[in-house]
Amino acid sequence: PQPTYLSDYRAPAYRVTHTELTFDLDPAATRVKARLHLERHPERQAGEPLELDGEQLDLKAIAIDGQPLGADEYALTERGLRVDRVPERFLLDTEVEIAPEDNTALEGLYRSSGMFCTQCEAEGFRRITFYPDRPDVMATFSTTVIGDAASLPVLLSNGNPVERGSLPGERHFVTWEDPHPKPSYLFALVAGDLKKVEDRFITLSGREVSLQIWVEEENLGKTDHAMASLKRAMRWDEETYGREYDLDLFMIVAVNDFNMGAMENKGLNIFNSAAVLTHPQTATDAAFQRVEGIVAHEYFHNWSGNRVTCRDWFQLSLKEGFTVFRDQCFSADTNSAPVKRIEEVSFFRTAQFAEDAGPTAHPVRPDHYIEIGNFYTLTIYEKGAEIVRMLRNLVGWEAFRRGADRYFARFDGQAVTIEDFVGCMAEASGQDLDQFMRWYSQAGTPEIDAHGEYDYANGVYRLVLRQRTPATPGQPDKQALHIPIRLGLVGTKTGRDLALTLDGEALGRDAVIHLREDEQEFVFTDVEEAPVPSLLRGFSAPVKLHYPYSREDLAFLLANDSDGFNRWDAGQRLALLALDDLIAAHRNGVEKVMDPRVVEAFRALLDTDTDDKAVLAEMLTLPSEAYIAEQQPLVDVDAIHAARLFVKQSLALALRDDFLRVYEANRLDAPYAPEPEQIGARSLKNVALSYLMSIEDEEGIELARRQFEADHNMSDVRQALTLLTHSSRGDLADPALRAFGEKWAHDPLVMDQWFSIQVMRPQSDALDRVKFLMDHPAFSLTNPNKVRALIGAFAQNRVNFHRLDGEGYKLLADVVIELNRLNPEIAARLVTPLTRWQRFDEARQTLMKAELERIRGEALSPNVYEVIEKALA
Ligand code: B3K
Ligand code: ZN
Repeated sequence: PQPTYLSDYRAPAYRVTHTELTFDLDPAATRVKARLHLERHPERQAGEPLELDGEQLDLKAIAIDGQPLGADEYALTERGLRVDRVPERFLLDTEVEIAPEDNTALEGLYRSSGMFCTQCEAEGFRRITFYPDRPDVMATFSTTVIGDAASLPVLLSNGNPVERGSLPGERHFVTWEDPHPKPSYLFALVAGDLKKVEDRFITLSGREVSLQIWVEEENLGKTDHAMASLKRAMRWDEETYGREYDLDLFMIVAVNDFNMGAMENKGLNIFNSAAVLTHPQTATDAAFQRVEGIVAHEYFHNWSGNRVTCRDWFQLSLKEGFTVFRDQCFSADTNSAPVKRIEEVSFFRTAQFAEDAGPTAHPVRPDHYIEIGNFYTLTIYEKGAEIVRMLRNLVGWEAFRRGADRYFARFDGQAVTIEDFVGCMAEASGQDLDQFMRWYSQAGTPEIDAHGEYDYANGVYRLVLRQRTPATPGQPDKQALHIPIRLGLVGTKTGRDLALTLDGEALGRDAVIHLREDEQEFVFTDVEEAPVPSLLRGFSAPVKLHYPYSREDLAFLLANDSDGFNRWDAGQRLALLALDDLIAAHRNGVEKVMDPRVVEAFRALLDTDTDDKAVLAEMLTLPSEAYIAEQQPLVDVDAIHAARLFVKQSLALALRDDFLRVYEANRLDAPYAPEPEQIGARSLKNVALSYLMSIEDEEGIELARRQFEADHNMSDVRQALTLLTHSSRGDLADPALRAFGEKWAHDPLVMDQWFSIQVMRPQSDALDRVKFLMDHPAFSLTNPNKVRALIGAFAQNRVNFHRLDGEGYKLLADVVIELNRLNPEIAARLVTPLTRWQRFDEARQTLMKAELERIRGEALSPNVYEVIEKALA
């Protein structure tokens, strides 16, 4: 496979103004007729050949302006279809046959639980018909769907239904028209035996929009939360960005087999059922929040992505980074904002930092790719969102909003670039954002070394910041970035933020300084007392910040910092310092001793009377094994596991009564509601329970048992089941797992949780359980949710996946090899943990590389090929 380069971009030779499609649905042989209204692109020469993309299509007929083409007038090529001589403006008619039932890649038109559905982003439309399948070709669509009336009573596509009727042979049809020009990746079709839940929304300008969620009949009771989230998101986008919905109908469909979370097809969003269905008995608080976020995300794409789309796939973050930022702000507004930020950053620093440090590191705007399907990454999405957040903070919300208005107005109906977006922000704010653009082209996580000194005699605080970005594949040398650093100086006497005066300018008590050079010194004057600096407040830039904090400094910030995010981060840093010692002790076979300062800091936390219980729960949560691993030069999975468990148990032993008290104080009898206050109390209670269970405290065990049996809501049940399953006592794990598995055998989304919980257990039988469960009737290798729940989850089980006999690696490689044939996109994602071999000891490196080599020996899809080649480069 050959790479595609950003620098090779050219406008398409021909554009499509209108697309007419007719689908005659059949599982084995669907016929697709396409009539494309084509014309030469004004920027391109006359007389160029017409080249269309097409994969796995069986061409049955082709005509131009009604004249069938002879065999010598067109050619089927590796890419698709070429016609050498075409007029300036013409109609192209084609008819192809495709086989949805054989489509296990879940790209293009495929079958899922008896229904037909599509996934076209990024390049799936070319598996439906011959087409210029690129985002800068935007056309209006008119789509007729024909299907069996009895088995496919519902026939959906983008836009509005304009005609329907019966056909001979017990068939029927519906014709849909989408008046908004769109690229082919936003096309969608759904046909099946579905039921709908309906609601309505009145837009700001008073138009009525019909809202429909389509599901299988048994899921009719699981759509309330998605519907409520959709309405909140529609209102939020009107109030926050002035963006109104633009069709009379907005549909969401839940599909069981789906590669990603969801897809923003115009007027017809298709969702992985896991990203839309909820019920208090089947979905956790986290799942409720995820659904709200994804529903909003896909809805927001209607403007950031659909009305204004990407010129080419290198600009993917233009729509994804911006839309993630929009959904993050929406969720922060509807939930507890500080805890939202803590969750985002804690995930980001674990997963995106690891990606940025690994062999598949790439800039937020890559300059080449082999398979674009491999670039739906944490870097494009989450780092892209962090860049947009920095922009918002740099120019301020008002200028940012003006810039966004300008962007939507100027580029409506167009396919544009990241420069177009940032350009609007520069114009609206009058700021120079040239250096800032490097964030888009430079891969890798910048590291900042900070050093501060207080001059008592003169009341001066000097802060020196040095930045460097490590080399990443293909980018050995990096340039200095423009890094906004929000900070405060916390007075050690008063515990209050001190007034900041920089170069004679008063900046208030919480300010942003701009690091633009490799090294810069900031001199604060009139600093009344010795401070501890609180740096990078709110995670104001996606960087690693090193400052030689003492444990006393960190305990002080944990108690006093006015920035909630940095208070949490101080606690994490403090725990990490203690963990470092314990990891070393474990490796050296020395007795482990708990740092009393951590115990005291936690005791103080447990004594605080806060109304943000969700934040307190986060503060009481130790850094994950994965995050601890990120901080180590070389990952020692066993030492990390042992050290973390030791800290947890030491805290539980020392603070047992406090944890019990917190547990009791946060029990809820009220009916379940996914609301911030309840969610906060539940998280706090369940964190307390996890400490008690870490020492297998008798009272704790009893509480977990009762919580499991009370069956009040899935958050509580899942936490109890997890703790019972992860305990060392088989008499606790097995009965609970059995009861749960029998009760929920009929519900695939709950069975996914049941799979994950068992294969995440730290006991050494986890691998055997994976093998055993792969034969379970509820498991299927062709369902991505199942693969993620069982195999993906096991690969996060650090001690067991990284077993020294290499059996964990071997199992993953076996599955990747099988999925490479069935579903390359999922295979390429699943292999990720093996590609991080550089981080481990030599024995594990050898084992991991051997599995990568074994995969390389197969006939590989472009997806897996690209990842493996990078991993072994
Ligand atoms: N835009 C889709 C991504 C689908 C990509 C599949 N290869 C989901 C989203 O970001 O909203
Ligand atoms: Zn998106």
